[in-house]
Amino acid sequence: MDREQGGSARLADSGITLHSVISISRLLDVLLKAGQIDTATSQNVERFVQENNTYKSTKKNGCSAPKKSCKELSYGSRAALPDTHPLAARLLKIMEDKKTNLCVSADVTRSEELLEVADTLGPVICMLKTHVDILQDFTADVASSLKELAIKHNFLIFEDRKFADIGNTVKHQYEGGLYQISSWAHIINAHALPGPGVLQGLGAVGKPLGHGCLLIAQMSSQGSLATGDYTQAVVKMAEDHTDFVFGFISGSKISEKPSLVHMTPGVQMQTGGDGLGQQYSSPEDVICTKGSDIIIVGRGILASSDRLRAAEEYKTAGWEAYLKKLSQTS
Ligand code: S5P
Repeated sequence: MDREQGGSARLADSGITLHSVISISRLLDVLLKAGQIDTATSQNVERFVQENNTYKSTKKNGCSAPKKSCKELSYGSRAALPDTHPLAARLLKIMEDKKTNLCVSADVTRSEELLEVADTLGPVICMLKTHVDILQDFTADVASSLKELAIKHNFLIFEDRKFADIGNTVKHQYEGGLYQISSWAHIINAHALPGPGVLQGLGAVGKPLGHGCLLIAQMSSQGSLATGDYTQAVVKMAEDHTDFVFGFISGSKISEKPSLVHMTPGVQMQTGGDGLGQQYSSPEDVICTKGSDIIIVGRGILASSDRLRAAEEYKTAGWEAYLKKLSQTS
Protein backbone atom coordinates (compact mmCIF):
# COMPACT_ATOMS: atom_id res chain seq x y z
CA MET A 1 0.00 0.00 0.00
CA ASP A 2 1.23 3.52 -0.84
CA ARG A 3 1.09 5.52 2.41
CA GLU A 4 1.51 8.69 0.27
CA GLN A 5 4.26 10.00 2.47
CA GLY A 6 6.80 10.55 -0.27
CA GLY A 7 7.81 6.99 -1.19
CA SER A 8 6.55 7.04 -4.78
CA ALA A 9 8.04 10.52 -5.42
CA ARG A 10 11.36 9.41 -3.98
CA LEU A 11 11.36 6.34 -6.24
CA ALA A 12 10.36 8.50 -9.21
CA ASP A 13 13.45 10.65 -8.57
CA SER A 14 15.47 7.48 -9.25
CA GLY A 15 13.49 6.64 -12.38
CA ILE A 16 11.34 3.94 -10.75
CA THR A 17 7.56 3.96 -11.20
CA LEU A 18 5.60 2.63 -8.26
CA HIS A 19 2.43 0.64 -9.01
CA SER A 20 0.67 0.37 -5.67
CA VAL A 21 -2.15 -2.06 -4.96
CA ILE A 22 -3.97 0.62 -2.98
CA SER A 23 -3.19 4.08 -1.61
CA ILE A 24 -4.05 5.49 1.81
CA SER A 25 -6.47 8.04 0.31
CA ARG A 26 -8.27 5.30 -1.70
CA LEU A 27 -8.45 3.18 1.45
CA LEU A 28 -9.95 6.11 3.39
CA ASP A 29 -12.51 6.65 0.60
CA VAL A 30 -13.60 3.03 0.69
CA LEU A 31 -13.87 2.94 4.50
CA LEU A 32 -15.76 6.24 4.54
CA LYS A 33 -18.25 5.10 1.91
CA ALA A 34 -18.76 1.82 3.75
CA GLY A 35 -19.51 3.74 6.96
CA GLN A 36 -16.54 2.12 8.72
CA ILE A 37 -15.00 5.51 9.64
CA ASP A 38 -16.43 9.04 9.95
CA THR A 39 -15.40 12.19 8.07
CA ALA A 40 -13.41 13.57 11.01
CA THR A 41 -11.30 10.41 11.24
CA SER A 42 -10.70 10.42 7.50
CA GLN A 43 -9.59 14.09 7.57
CA ASN A 44 -7.39 13.57 10.62
CA VAL A 45 -5.59 10.71 8.89
CA GLU A 46 -5.20 12.77 5.69
CA ARG A 47 -3.76 15.63 7.69
CA PHE A 48 -1.38 13.29 9.51
CA VAL A 49 -0.25 11.83 6.18
CA GLN A 50 0.42 15.27 4.73
CA GLU A 51 2.22 16.51 7.80
CA ASN A 52 4.45 13.45 7.86
CA ASN A 53 5.38 13.44 4.22
CA THR A 54 9.15 13.25 4.54
CA TYR A 55 9.87 13.60 0.84
CA LYS A 56 11.93 16.60 -0.11
CA SER A 57 12.35 17.06 -3.84
CA THR A 58 15.96 17.07 -5.00
CA LYS A 59 15.02 18.91 -8.14
CA LYS A 60 14.71 22.45 -6.72
CA ASN A 61 16.45 23.84 -3.69
CA GLY A 62 15.49 20.91 -1.47
CA CYS A 63 12.10 22.27 -0.48
CA SER A 64 8.90 20.45 -1.35
CA ALA A 65 6.34 23.14 -2.03
CA PRO A 66 2.64 22.46 -1.45
CA LYS A 67 0.42 21.58 -4.38
CA LYS A 68 -0.58 24.81 -6.08
CA SER A 69 -3.29 25.56 -8.52
CA CYS A 70 -1.67 28.84 -9.56
CA LYS A 71 1.56 30.81 -9.42
CA GLU A 72 2.63 32.03 -5.99
CA LEU A 73 2.51 35.83 -5.94
CA SER A 74 5.03 37.98 -4.08
CA TYR A 75 3.93 39.77 -0.92
CA GLY A 76 4.25 43.06 -2.83
CA SER A 77 1.98 41.93 -5.68
CA ARG A 78 -0.61 40.66 -3.21
CA ALA A 79 -0.57 44.05 -1.46
CA ALA A 80 -1.63 45.63 -4.76
CA LEU A 81 -4.57 43.31 -5.51
CA PRO A 82 -7.91 45.14 -5.60
CA ASP A 83 -9.63 42.84 -3.08
CA THR A 84 -6.82 42.85 -0.50
CA HIS A 85 -8.02 44.43 2.77
CA PRO A 86 -6.22 47.79 3.30
CA LEU A 87 -4.64 46.54 6.53
CA ALA A 88 -3.43 43.34 4.83
CA ALA A 89 -2.04 45.52 2.03
CA ARG A 90 -0.16 47.58 4.62
CA LEU A 91 1.18 44.42 6.25
CA LEU A 92 2.26 42.82 2.95
CA LYS A 93 3.98 46.09 1.96
CA ILE A 94 5.86 46.18 5.29
CA MET A 95 6.94 42.56 4.72
CA GLU A 96 8.18 43.34 1.22
CA ASP A 97 9.96 46.56 2.29
CA LYS A 98 11.61 45.15 5.43
CA LYS A 99 12.17 41.70 3.88
CA THR A 100 10.66 39.96 6.84
CA ASN A 101 7.81 37.52 7.44
CA LEU A 102 8.60 37.28 11.15
CA CYS A 103 6.01 38.06 13.82
CA VAL A 104 7.46 37.96 17.31
CA SER A 105 5.17 36.70 20.03
CA ALA A 106 6.12 38.92 22.97
CA ASP A 107 4.80 36.67 25.72
CA VAL A 108 6.38 38.50 28.66
CA THR A 109 4.76 39.49 31.93
CA ARG A 110 6.32 42.91 32.61
CA SER A 111 5.53 46.02 30.55
CA GLU A 112 9.10 47.27 30.58
CA GLU A 113 10.27 44.01 29.03
CA LEU A 114 7.49 44.16 26.44
CA LEU A 115 8.59 47.63 25.33
CA GLU A 116 12.22 46.55 25.32
CA VAL A 117 11.38 43.58 23.07
CA ALA A 118 9.39 45.88 20.75
CA ASP A 119 12.23 48.41 20.52
CA THR A 120 15.06 45.89 20.11
CA LEU A 121 13.34 43.53 17.69
CA GLY A 122 11.20 46.17 15.91
CA PRO A 123 13.63 46.56 12.98
CA VAL A 124 13.47 42.86 12.02
CA ILE A 125 9.76 42.10 12.39
CA CYS A 126 6.60 42.84 10.42
CA MET A 127 4.36 42.37 13.44
CA LEU A 128 4.50 42.20 17.22
CA LYS A 129 2.03 39.84 18.87
CA THR A 130 0.94 40.54 22.43
CA HIS A 131 -1.03 38.82 25.20
CA VAL A 132 -1.92 41.97 27.11
CA ASP A 133 -3.69 40.06 29.87
CA ILE A 134 -0.49 38.34 31.01
CA LEU A 135 1.13 41.69 31.86
CA GLN A 136 1.18 42.26 35.62
CA ASP A 137 1.57 46.07 35.35
CA PHE A 138 -0.36 47.21 32.26
CA THR A 139 -1.31 50.91 32.04
CA ALA A 140 -2.65 53.04 29.19
CA ASP A 141 0.86 54.56 28.88
CA VAL A 142 2.25 51.16 27.93
CA ALA A 143 -0.22 50.99 25.04
CA SER A 144 0.78 54.51 23.91
CA SER A 145 4.50 53.63 24.03
CA LEU A 146 3.85 50.45 22.08
CA LYS A 147 2.03 52.44 19.39
CA GLU A 148 4.97 54.86 19.15
CA LEU A 149 7.40 51.97 18.75
CA ALA A 150 5.20 50.48 16.02
CA ILE A 151 5.47 53.76 14.12
CA LYS A 152 9.20 54.12 14.80
CA HIS A 153 10.04 50.64 13.51
CA ASN A 154 7.16 50.20 11.03
CA PHE A 155 5.45 47.08 12.37
CA LEU A 156 1.83 46.22 13.19
CA ILE A 157 0.50 45.26 16.62
CA PHE A 158 -1.53 42.07 16.95
CA GLU A 159 -3.31 41.40 20.25
CA ASP A 160 -3.77 37.64 20.42
CA ARG A 161 -7.00 37.84 22.43
CA LYS A 162 -8.74 34.91 20.70
CA PHE A 163 -12.25 36.31 21.15
CA ALA A 164 -14.86 33.54 21.34
CA ASP A 165 -18.19 34.84 22.64
CA ILE A 166 -21.44 36.29 21.36
CA GLY A 167 -21.25 39.53 19.39
CA ASN A 168 -22.41 41.81 22.18
CA THR A 169 -19.87 40.47 24.67
CA VAL A 170 -16.85 40.55 22.35
CA LYS A 171 -17.73 44.12 21.36
CA HIS A 172 -17.24 45.20 24.98
CA GLN A 173 -14.17 43.02 25.46
CA TYR A 174 -12.54 44.57 22.38
CA GLU A 175 -13.39 48.19 23.07
CA GLY A 176 -13.61 48.52 26.82
CA GLY A 177 -12.44 47.02 30.07
CA LEU A 178 -8.95 47.59 31.43
CA TYR A 179 -7.15 47.13 28.13
CA GLN A 180 -9.21 49.01 25.51
CA ILE A 181 -7.63 46.77 22.89
CA SER A 182 -9.21 48.53 19.91
CA SER A 183 -7.39 51.76 20.80
CA TRP A 184 -3.93 50.30 20.21
CA ALA A 185 -4.02 46.95 18.36
CA HIS A 186 -4.20 46.99 14.55
CA ILE A 187 -5.07 43.30 14.50
CA ILE A 188 -7.01 40.90 16.69
CA ASN A 189 -8.06 37.28 16.25
CA ALA A 190 -11.19 35.30 16.96
CA HIS A 191 -12.47 31.77 17.09
CA ALA A 192 -15.22 31.07 14.57
CA LEU A 193 -16.95 28.76 17.04
CA PRO A 194 -19.74 31.20 18.06
CA GLY A 195 -20.70 31.79 14.39
CA PRO A 196 -20.64 35.04 12.38
CA GLY A 197 -22.05 37.08 15.29
CA VAL A 198 -18.55 37.22 16.78
CA LEU A 199 -17.41 39.07 13.65
CA GLN A 200 -20.42 41.37 13.67
CA GLY A 201 -19.63 42.40 17.26
CA LEU A 202 -15.90 42.85 16.69
CA GLY A 203 -16.44 44.47 13.29
CA ALA A 204 -18.77 47.08 14.79
CA VAL A 205 -15.78 48.33 16.77
CA GLY A 206 -12.86 47.48 14.48
CA LYS A 207 -14.14 48.32 11.01
CA PRO A 208 -14.58 52.07 11.52
CA LEU A 209 -11.01 52.17 12.89
CA GLY A 210 -9.57 50.36 9.86
CA HIS A 211 -8.55 47.38 11.98
CA GLY A 212 -8.55 43.76 10.83
CA CYS A 213 -9.23 40.31 12.25
CA LEU A 214 -7.70 36.87 11.78
CA LEU A 215 -9.83 33.76 12.19
CA ILE A 216 -8.32 30.80 14.02
CA ALA A 217 -8.76 27.95 11.57
CA GLN A 218 -6.22 25.49 12.98
CA MET A 219 -4.15 25.37 16.16
CA SER A 220 -0.60 24.22 16.76
CA SER A 221 -1.45 22.35 19.96
CA GLN A 222 -1.64 18.57 20.15
CA GLY A 223 -5.15 17.15 19.84
CA SER A 224 -6.63 20.43 18.56
CA LEU A 225 -10.25 20.04 17.49
CA ALA A 226 -9.89 22.74 14.84
CA THR A 227 -9.44 20.36 11.89
CA GLY A 228 -11.30 19.01 8.86
CA ASP A 229 -14.85 20.30 8.40
CA TYR A 230 -14.37 22.92 11.12
CA THR A 231 -11.34 24.37 9.35
CA GLN A 232 -13.24 24.41 6.04
CA ALA A 233 -16.16 26.22 7.69
CA VAL A 234 -13.73 28.83 9.07
CA VAL A 235 -12.30 29.39 5.58
CA LYS A 236 -15.81 29.99 4.29
CA MET A 237 -16.60 32.38 7.14
CA ALA A 238 -13.43 34.34 6.40
CA GLU A 239 -14.13 34.49 2.68
CA ASP A 240 -17.65 35.75 3.45
CA HIS A 241 -16.37 38.59 5.69
CA THR A 242 -13.40 40.07 3.85
CA ASP A 243 -14.34 43.62 4.84
CA PHE A 244 -12.93 42.77 8.30
CA VAL A 245 -11.26 39.34 8.18
CA PHE A 246 -8.00 39.43 6.23
CA GLY A 247 -6.51 36.07 7.07
CA PHE A 248 -6.02 33.09 9.32
CA ILE A 249 -4.12 31.55 12.15
CA SER A 250 -3.41 28.16 10.62
CA GLY A 251 -0.72 25.53 10.25
CA SER A 252 -0.70 25.77 6.49
CA LYS A 253 -2.20 27.58 3.50
CA ILE A 254 -5.90 26.77 3.62
CA SER A 255 -7.37 29.34 1.21
CA GLU A 256 -6.26 29.88 -2.38
CA LYS A 257 -7.28 33.56 -2.25
CA PRO A 258 -4.02 35.57 -2.49
CA SER A 259 -5.66 38.49 -0.69
CA LEU A 260 -5.86 36.43 2.52
CA VAL A 261 -2.83 36.14 4.80
CA HIS A 262 -1.85 32.93 6.61
CA MET A 263 0.00 33.19 9.92
CA THR A 264 1.46 30.17 11.67
CA PRO A 265 2.45 29.79 15.34
CA GLY A 266 4.35 26.86 16.84
CA VAL A 267 7.60 27.71 15.06
CA GLN A 268 11.13 26.93 16.20
CA MET A 269 14.33 25.97 14.42
CA GLN A 270 14.26 22.68 16.31
CA THR A 271 11.04 20.73 15.87
CA GLY A 272 9.49 19.12 18.96
CA GLY A 273 7.22 20.40 21.69
CA ASP A 274 7.13 22.19 25.04
CA GLY A 275 5.64 19.47 27.25
CA LEU A 276 2.34 21.38 27.47
CA GLY A 277 0.92 20.43 24.08
CA GLN A 278 2.70 22.95 21.88
CA GLN A 279 4.11 21.40 18.68
CA TYR A 280 6.89 23.07 16.67
CA SER A 281 7.68 23.15 12.96
CA SER A 282 10.65 24.87 11.30
CA PRO A 283 10.39 28.20 9.39
CA GLU A 284 11.24 26.39 6.13
CA ASP A 285 8.52 23.80 6.67
CA VAL A 286 5.90 26.41 7.56
CA ILE A 287 6.60 28.88 4.74
CA CYS A 288 7.85 26.67 1.95
CA THR A 289 6.25 23.27 2.43
CA LYS A 290 3.01 24.28 4.16
CA GLY A 291 2.63 27.48 2.12
CA SER A 292 1.96 29.87 5.02
CA ASP A 293 2.96 33.56 4.87
CA ILE A 294 4.11 34.57 8.35
CA ILE A 295 5.96 32.72 11.09
CA ILE A 296 4.98 33.51 14.68
CA VAL A 297 7.88 32.88 17.04
CA GLY A 298 7.81 33.27 20.82
CA ARG A 299 10.16 31.24 23.00
CA GLY A 300 12.42 30.38 20.07
CA ILE A 301 13.53 34.02 20.34
CA LEU A 302 12.56 35.08 23.88
CA ALA A 303 14.49 32.23 25.52
CA SER A 304 17.71 33.21 23.75
CA SER A 305 20.38 35.15 25.64
CA ASP A 306 20.76 37.32 22.50
CA ARG A 307 17.21 37.97 21.36
CA LEU A 308 18.14 40.24 18.47
CA ARG A 309 20.51 37.69 17.01
CA ALA A 310 17.93 34.93 17.39
CA ALA A 311 15.27 37.13 15.73
CA GLU A 312 17.66 37.89 12.86
CA GLU A 313 18.18 34.16 12.37
CA TYR A 314 14.43 33.52 12.24
CA LYS A 315 13.99 36.50 9.90
CA THR A 316 16.60 35.11 7.52
CA ALA A 317 15.22 31.56 7.68
CA GLY A 318 11.65 32.78 7.04
CA TRP A 319 12.69 35.03 4.17
CA GLU A 320 14.86 32.42 2.47
CA ALA A 321 11.99 29.92 2.67
CA TYR A 322 9.72 32.52 1.04
CA LEU A 323 12.21 33.15 -1.78
CA LYS A 324 12.50 29.39 -2.38
CA LYS A 325 8.73 29.09 -2.55
CA LEU A 326 8.56 31.92 -5.08
CA SER A 327 11.34 30.44 -7.20
CA GLN A 328 9.60 27.06 -7.32
CA THR A 329 6.41 28.43 -8.79
CA SER A 330 7.79 31.14 -11.06
O1 S5P B 1 -2.58 27.58 17.58
C1 S5P B 1 -1.97 28.47 18.14
C2 S5P B 1 -2.39 29.81 18.07
C3 S5P B 1 -1.63 30.78 18.68
S1 S5P B 1 -2.04 32.42 18.39
N1 S5P B 1 -0.83 28.20 18.81
C4 S5P B 1 -0.09 29.15 19.45
O2 S5P B 1 0.96 28.82 20.03
N2 S5P B 1 -0.50 30.47 19.42
C5 S5P B 1 0.23 31.52 20.15
O3 S5P B 1 1.53 31.63 19.60
C6 S5P B 1 0.41 31.24 21.63
O4 S5P B 1 -0.64 31.81 22.39
C7 S5P B 1 1.75 31.89 21.94
O5 S5P B 1 1.56 33.24 22.26
C8 S5P B 1 2.51 31.81 20.63
C9 S5P B 1 3.51 30.68 20.54
O6 S5P B 1 4.55 30.86 21.45
P1 S5P B 1 5.86 29.92 21.45
O7 S5P B 1 6.64 30.41 22.62
O8 S5P B 1 5.40 28.51 21.60
O9 S5P B 1 6.57 30.18 20.13
